[in-house]
Amino acid sequence: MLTPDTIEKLKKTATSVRALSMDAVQKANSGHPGLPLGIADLGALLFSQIMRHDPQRPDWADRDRFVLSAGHGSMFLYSLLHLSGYGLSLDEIKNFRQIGSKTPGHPEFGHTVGIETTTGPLGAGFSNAVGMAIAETMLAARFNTAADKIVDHYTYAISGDGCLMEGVSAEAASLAGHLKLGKLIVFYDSNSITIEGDTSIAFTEDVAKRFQAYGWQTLAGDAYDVQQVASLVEEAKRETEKPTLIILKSIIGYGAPNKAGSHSVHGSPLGADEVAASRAHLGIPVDKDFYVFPEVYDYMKDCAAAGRKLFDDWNTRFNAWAKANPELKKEWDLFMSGDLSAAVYPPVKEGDKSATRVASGNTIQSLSESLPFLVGGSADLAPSNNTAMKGAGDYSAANRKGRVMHFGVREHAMGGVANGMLLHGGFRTFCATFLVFSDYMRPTVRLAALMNIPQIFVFTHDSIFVGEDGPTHQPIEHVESLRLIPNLLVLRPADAEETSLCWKLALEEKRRPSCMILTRQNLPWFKKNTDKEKTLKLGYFIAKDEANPEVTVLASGSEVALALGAAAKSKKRVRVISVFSRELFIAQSKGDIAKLLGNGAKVVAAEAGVTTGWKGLASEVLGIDRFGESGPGEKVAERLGLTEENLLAMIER
Ligand SMILES: Cc1ncc(C[n+]2csc(CCOP(=O)(O)OP(=O)(O)O)c2C)c(N)n1
Ligand SMILES: [Mg+2]
Repeated sequence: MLTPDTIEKLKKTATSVRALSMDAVQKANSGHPGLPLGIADLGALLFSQIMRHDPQRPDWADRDRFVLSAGHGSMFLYSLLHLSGYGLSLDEIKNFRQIGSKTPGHPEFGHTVGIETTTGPLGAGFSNAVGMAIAETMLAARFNTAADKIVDHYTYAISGDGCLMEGVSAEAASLAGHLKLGKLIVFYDSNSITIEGDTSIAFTEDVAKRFQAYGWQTLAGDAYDVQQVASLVEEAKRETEKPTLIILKSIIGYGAPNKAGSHSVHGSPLGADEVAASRAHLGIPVDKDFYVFPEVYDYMKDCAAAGRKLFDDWNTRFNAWAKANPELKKEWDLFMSGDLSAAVYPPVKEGDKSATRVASGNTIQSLSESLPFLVGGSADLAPSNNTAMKGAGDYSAANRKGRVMHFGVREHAMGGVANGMLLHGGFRTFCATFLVFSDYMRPTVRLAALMNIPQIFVFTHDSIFVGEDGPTHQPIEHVESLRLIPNLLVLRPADAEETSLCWKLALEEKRRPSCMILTRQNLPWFKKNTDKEKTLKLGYFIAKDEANPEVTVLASGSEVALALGAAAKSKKRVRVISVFSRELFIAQSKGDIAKLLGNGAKVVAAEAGVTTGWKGLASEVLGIDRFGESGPGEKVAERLGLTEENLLAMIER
């Protein structure tokens, strides 16, 4: 039970969150006051009484995780980080939404201390939270002993109406219920308002029943009754088998006497008059900007001290655990550091003729045996994506030690969940589907790139050579469109050896996600005429060397073999370069690129996809600028002109 004194302090804290939020939005003349005003009480309760966190140790491995999935309410989070003592100054609050501030429009991971994930695209944070809760169970299963639970934390998230309308949260919730993530607690800020007005215009389902059907416990309460909310959290914790959705009836813009409850307060400043009226209404000194009740800072300091004690207690237990379990401690250090020095890659087989998806599968298998912290899986396509790790066990409610994820046919949530697992810490992760369905998970690829996290996306069946499944399944624009995402490595290896090397490149990345673009069909091994270690980082290998070429062919993936075939038949001196990463290739100096291209030689490019992106490098491009057709892969290639004959003609012209 909360004491009357604590309840009083919580109310003052909530009012301070409201004061900071409305003033920051007003000063920036931009932002979303509705959510912070609406659920400030929940924030005060969570950050001061419920969450196990130590603001001085934001990287504490066993801290509770908090995700504001409704990222537009960023001032809610910034106010609470400021009041809790995460080192976010009042000046930063006053600089809300300004260039270079620690308080950007939406919360950004890696930019502001205490932000666990980047949110803003609605529903994405929900899926991240599911991933974090999964990672917690995985670590707990590995490292907790009968004597001590060193991994034992909750994952909290706040979703609004928008998050719960988005499909990604439905996918993620379905998975979370199936996986019985009992330590996931999501609050639903149910204010029945979105941008266009009342949710009755578009969202009338029974959310509680829907979540019950997913296998969740659902609870409901009043967002302004902190005692009730605290009790609901206790009830949520008592349910260890099911995740819990706590539906809180709230009023958007609570405390703004003339605007509360209206969509006008969702995403616009209150205006000077309404700010003044709100202050008067809430008991905030009317002439004070960015006002925090002095006793709130004292209260939050006491809460931070309590958090520090929680950390110290945990740390004492952790040290005792480490002493009693030296082998486990060694493993813990390995998991937390992600040290790759033990990584084993499959040996190079000259003359190998496997598909790159098969080579990738062999590499994943070998890595899974040497790197116990590697986890991942597919959206129901493991047999096609070649991502199953034999002997690693399937992750499930019954087997939290399993490392093979079965994400189900849920690409969007898969990306978000995998990102959440990676953000949690303790694991390296990958997820997989057909390249053509990368569109279904593109927002998560973009967010991984934006967050600078080294997620690995495995995309197989990478071209019209998929064949009979036809144009719905034949990627055309996908490789190029992935290349448009900044800070993303798009890797399209041309043989088994390159595939393994690309995996090494992706794993060694620390601040950049990678996409592995892999073939369904077999590809022949080719000899790499370069210093492999060196040119791996430059995104290419020379497949056919020619000292003084008349023509240089740039190709990627399956078209390297095509280029080698054409070059062999040409009467000209032809150099062939496998450009498995165009981003890395073009990042070289102009001089180095010119030298590679043969200083004035004619340059031709070949890739089984849209030609747009190669035009800056090559004078002629053999590609496919239309949708494919159903038929055997080789026949489709012939029909679309992606042939050795046509490439040869380009070379000879
Ligand atoms: C994927 C996505 N689509 C659209 C938006 C734009 N958007 C931001 S907030 C919002 C409405 C959200 O309503 P709700 O979650 O109920 O938040 P509230 O208005 O209650 O604060 C929309 C459509 C977005 N951020 N993300
Ligand atoms: Mg709403």
